Order: sequence, then structure tokens, then C-alpha cells
Amino acid sequence: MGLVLVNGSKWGGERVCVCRRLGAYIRFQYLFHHFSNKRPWLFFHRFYQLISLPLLLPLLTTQTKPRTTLYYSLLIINIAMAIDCITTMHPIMPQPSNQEIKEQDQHPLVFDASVLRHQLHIPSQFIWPDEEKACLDEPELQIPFIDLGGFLSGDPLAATEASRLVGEACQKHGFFLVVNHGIDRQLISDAHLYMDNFFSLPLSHKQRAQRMPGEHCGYASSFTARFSSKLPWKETLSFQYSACNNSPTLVKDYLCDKMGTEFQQFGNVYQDYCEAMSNLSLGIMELLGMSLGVGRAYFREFFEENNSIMRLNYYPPCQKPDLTLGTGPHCDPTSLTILHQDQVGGLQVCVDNEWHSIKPAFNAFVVNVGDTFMALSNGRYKSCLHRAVVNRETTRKSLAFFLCPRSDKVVSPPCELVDKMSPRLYPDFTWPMLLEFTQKHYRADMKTLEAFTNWLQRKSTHSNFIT
Ligand SMILES: O=C(O)CCC(=O)C(=O)O
Repeated sequence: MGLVLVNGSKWGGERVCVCRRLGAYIRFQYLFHHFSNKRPWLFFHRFYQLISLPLLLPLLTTQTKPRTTLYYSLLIINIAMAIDCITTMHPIMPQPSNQEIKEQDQHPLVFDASVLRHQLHIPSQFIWPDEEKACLDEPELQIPFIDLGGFLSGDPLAATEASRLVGEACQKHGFFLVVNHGIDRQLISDAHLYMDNFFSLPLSHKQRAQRMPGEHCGYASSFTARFSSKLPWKETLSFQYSACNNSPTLVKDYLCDKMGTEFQQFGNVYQDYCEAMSNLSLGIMELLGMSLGVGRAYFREFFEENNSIMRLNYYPPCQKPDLTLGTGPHCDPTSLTILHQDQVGGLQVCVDNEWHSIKPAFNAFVVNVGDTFMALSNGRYKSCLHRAVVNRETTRKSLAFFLCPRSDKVVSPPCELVDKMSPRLYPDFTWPMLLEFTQKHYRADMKTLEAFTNWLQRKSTHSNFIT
């Protein structure tokens, strides 16, 4: 009844209309603020509101018709900004106070990507020393792709040419790019897709596969449990692969065991992916054997029953990408790495003491020599120094397969590679010894092999002294 009376008068109708519009506008602004609060472009948002509100208010509070284009434009921009905030669903990210920053720096931190990706102040543990900081856009390295098509289909001339190119690259910097490698495109896409699924799970779910101190398999967020400085801005999931006949489902079983039976398909994808990587690396071992003059079969047989490691690298955006690194500069302690990076870019390799970025190409794998193969080749082939940078806007992913020998294989160069002119550079060792060194005693960097060699020599002197 009251409503009819108010509506009955000209003034009353106008007031209700104005109040409704103002009410809607205030509710809308509240929601907008709620969802956009503390986002990086908040300054723009505040500035916009500052100027839009005085312009909108008179228009909202009058019945002037027709409404101006300005009114509609401002309203549409406002709505669009709100929709963007709501649909992207960024949680509210308050920036820490100075006190909180101090506390964060004192307590062991948890790398929760969903939180850290928005923080303008990154914890000091992620800030790398100036001399190791990276330039985000190093010049691209211009190197040709090595086409494996002819070699894989059995063409001997193509094999000779591919081995020549591989040998040249390994002597120079220890890394090359291969195309026509025979790996199914769908398998590569699936491997990336399932990575997205895994890493977008809540932290507590990912932690079902938590990597334990001293272990090299499992989910690790930035290795926070192991190190307290120069932390990499990334999350990883690593697992063991075995090419031995008695372990055909090792990857799948591990992932299902840690994550639950609903991860069956996830496990299948990475089981297949590892198998494909193992086969490809055995092919590359043939080329490496040819190029080193020890025959096509030598290294293939050495790695036939490899006990390798697969690692999924997930690099969330970082608001201070120039202060940190996704992966610090290092040489892989393993034998050979086959890496597939997504289209974002971030991998950098060091060639002749200069850093270069490696442009992503979906159809190419990045292959690099690691410390174990450097030792096997008696130092003829270089373990490649590389790192990965992060960026402000986009998550980056890479899939790294690290070929490693079966645990009882002795890493010792073939006699063809040792002579008076090229004496032995490294002592004999097994892969588990080097793995233990990097897990318990030394953080892999560009000098791992040198440090490991010294450590082995000190150990053997010490044990000789005791006996
Ligand atoms: O993500 C990359 O491009 C490099 C990864 C890497 O170097 C590693 O996992 O050891």
C-alpha cells in the first residue's frame, strides 16, 4: 500500500528509482572492490573510480533522458573490470606489513604458488645474489635443429650427418635441439595438460606426494624443506622411471600410490611419456657413440636398462622476476636430459660465457649432456650450463627426462677415450653415489662434477688412511 502511495506521487517514483539505482551501484562497487582488492592494477582501478564516481553520480541521481553515451561507457567499463576480477577468481592478496615480512623471513616458508604469484614483496629466500641474477630477455641462440627423421628410419648417411652435428654441439656447449624425433604430438600435449591438472590442485592435495628430505622423488614446492636461500621460483613433481623389464608400471604405480586411484590416467600418461623418452635417449646414445668413435652400440647398451628420473617443472608467475630464478644456473648431474618446454620461454643456456635464451618450439626437444656423460666421455663432451627465468604474467612449464644408468653400472670412460694425451679426468663412480652427493652433501650447480671428484678422492684417501 505504502509503495503504491509513494509511487503514486511524481517525486516518490523518482526517489525510488534513484535509490534503486544508487543501491545497485553501491552493491556493484562493493563486489568489485571485494574481488579486485590488492590486485596489481588496483591503482588504475582506484584512479578510475575517483574520476568516474563524480561523473556517474549526477547521471544516476537524475531522471534525465536519454542517458548519455558517457554514462553507458563508464558503466560498461566498470562492469567489464568487475567481470574480469570475478571470473579470474584471484583470491584476495593483502600485501604483508613490515612486521609480517620480518616474520616470513624468520620462519620456514611454504611455497604456495596460489598466494606467492600475486605478492609484490617476494620473501628474501627467493632473492638471488646480484652476480647470479638473470637478464630476462637474453639474446636468442641461433642454432639449427638436428633432424632425426633419416637416422630413425635407418638411413646410414643421415645417421652419419646427425652424429656429426650432435658431436660438434656437445664439444662446444653440450646441448642441441632435435626435430622429427618420432614422439607422438598428442602424448606431449597430454603430458603438459596433466601437469596443469596436477599443479592447479590445492597445496594440501599436491602434498600427498610430498618429497621427503634426502629423497629425489615427489612433490617439492621450491625445495623449501632443503634449502633456505636462493630458492627457485617453482614447484616440481619428480618420479623414478625404470627401463628394466621387471618394472613396466613403476611410474604409474608410484603416482597412483601417492595420489590415489583417480590418478590412474595421470599415471598412464607419464608412464608412456617416460618410455618414449627412454627410447629417444637410447637413439641419441647411438649418435653420441658414433660421434665419439666408440661405435653405435656402446652407450646404447650402457643405458639400455636405465634407471631414470622424470621431473615436471611448474613455474608460477612472479611479480619480481628479475630478483629470482625459476631454476638457478647448474649442470645436470645426470647423463642426458631431454626437455620439452611450453610456448612461454624461459630456458637459458651458457655458450662461450654468455647467456642465451632458447626459443620454444613445440616440435623440438632440447637435449643436453649432463655431468655423468661428461665423465663417461672423459671430458670430451661438455655438461651444459643452463638456468630458467620466470616472468610476471604467465605460468611456464617444462618436462625434463633425466637419463641415468642402472644403479650398478660403473661410470668409467671406454678405453678408446683414454690415452696419454687424454688421461682419466674423473674417478670411477656409480650413479647412486653422485645422486647421494647431490641430495645430501652438495647443491647441484656448475661445479658439481669437480666437487664430487674432490669429495670421492678425499673419501678414498681417508679410507686408505684408516685401513
Ligand atoms: O625448465 C627449464 O627450462 C629447465 C629445467 C631444468 O634445468 C631442470 O629441471 O634441471
